[in-house]
Amino acid sequence: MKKVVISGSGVFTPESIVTNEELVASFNQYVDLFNAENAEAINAGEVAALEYSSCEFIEKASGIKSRHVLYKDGILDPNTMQPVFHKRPEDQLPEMVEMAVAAAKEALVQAGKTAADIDLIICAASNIQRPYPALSIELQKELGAGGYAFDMNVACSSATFAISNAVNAIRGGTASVVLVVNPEFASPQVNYTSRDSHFIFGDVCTATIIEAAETATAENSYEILGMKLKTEFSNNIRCDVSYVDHCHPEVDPEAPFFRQQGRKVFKELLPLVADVIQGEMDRLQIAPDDLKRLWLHQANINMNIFAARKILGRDPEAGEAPLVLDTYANTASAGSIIAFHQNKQGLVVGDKAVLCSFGAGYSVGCLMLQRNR
Ligand code: CO8
Repeated sequence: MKKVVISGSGVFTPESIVTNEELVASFNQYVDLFNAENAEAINAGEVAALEYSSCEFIEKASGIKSRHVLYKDGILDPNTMQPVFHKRPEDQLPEMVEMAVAAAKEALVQAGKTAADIDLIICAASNIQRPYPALSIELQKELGAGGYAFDMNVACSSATFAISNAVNAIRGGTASVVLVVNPEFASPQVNYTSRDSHFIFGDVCTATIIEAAETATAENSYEILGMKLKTEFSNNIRCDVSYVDHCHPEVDPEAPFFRQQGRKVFKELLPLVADVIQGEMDRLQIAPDDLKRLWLHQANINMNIFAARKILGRDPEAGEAPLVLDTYANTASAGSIIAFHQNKQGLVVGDKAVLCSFGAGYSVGCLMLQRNR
């Protein structure tokens, strides 16, 4: 079977930062306004009073300290509680494509490739800003790439599932150099008035270049030794926004937003993740001590520590299972790729590592990697 490698990666990080302190201050102002406006109904027991959020809770429960967002305006205004930005005209790149251009350029430089070398682009993210024409095709035009392009979505596992599609396209002969981009523009889907979820997400875009080992000229590349994808249906992480919404006589105010049963997700996903990674380690005869890095999905610090402990059979040492969620928050499918991008340099040729995403669906995408050069 053809050896396939990740030969470059890139990350675009929006400049604006929202700290927990800022987020909690505006949320608590919103709570005061809501409770004052609804005092009568609250006293009559008709409406539940809202409770304050807290920085201590957020950091302890999730590990998140701050997040990057594309549009800070509105998020911190207790009378707005959402990002506010103008719809761009057709002749201007939409945000997701703009982010993807920046991340792709970094990945191309790292891989020592130009856009002309790319013959497949996959735009894989938890939300696709418009159904068609595909964002990836607009990106293809903007970069000046050839071949073909398509968009796909497997929520938090979009990046790993897309990389496996890239590997299959290369092995199947329909592409030779693939660009995968993951523009996670999550902030518009966050319900900033929900205490349970207002702190969870940030915006970012990651990119990877996947190609046959024989064409790779990058200084470093990472062979994809194995891939295991798994899905199991669950309603515990949902978003219901859809093109059919305007046909429904009933309006669901929650429909545009991300929502989850966080505890259930935590309990149900962890065993699935451990099973998938362990299964792939057994198949490839990789012992826990052979794994030099665990680039895991970045949703929750406690979940990552649990997963790492289960896989390694001991507590992970500093840097073994790198965390980026303290400054990026949960960036859906981009999280494990940011961890990879920022922490891959410490490996030496021959070192093995796992890159694994998990999230809505449920879905788990596990890639076993080995530094190739
Ligand atoms: N401040 C203070 N207290 C709070 C807050 C808050 N902000 N929120 C909740 N509490 C309270 C609760 O009311 C509860 O109080 P009580 O005990 O009195 O009932 C208490 O704190 C504990 O609440 P939880 O049980 O909800 O808290 P947890 O310890 O479970 O932590 C987490 C909540 C952090 C959400 C945690 O459950 C978690 O991270 N779970 C894993 C979730 C996960 O991995 N999800 C993956 C989702 S990502 C994904 O799939 C991508 C989807 C697509 C992306 C969409 C882009 C927008």
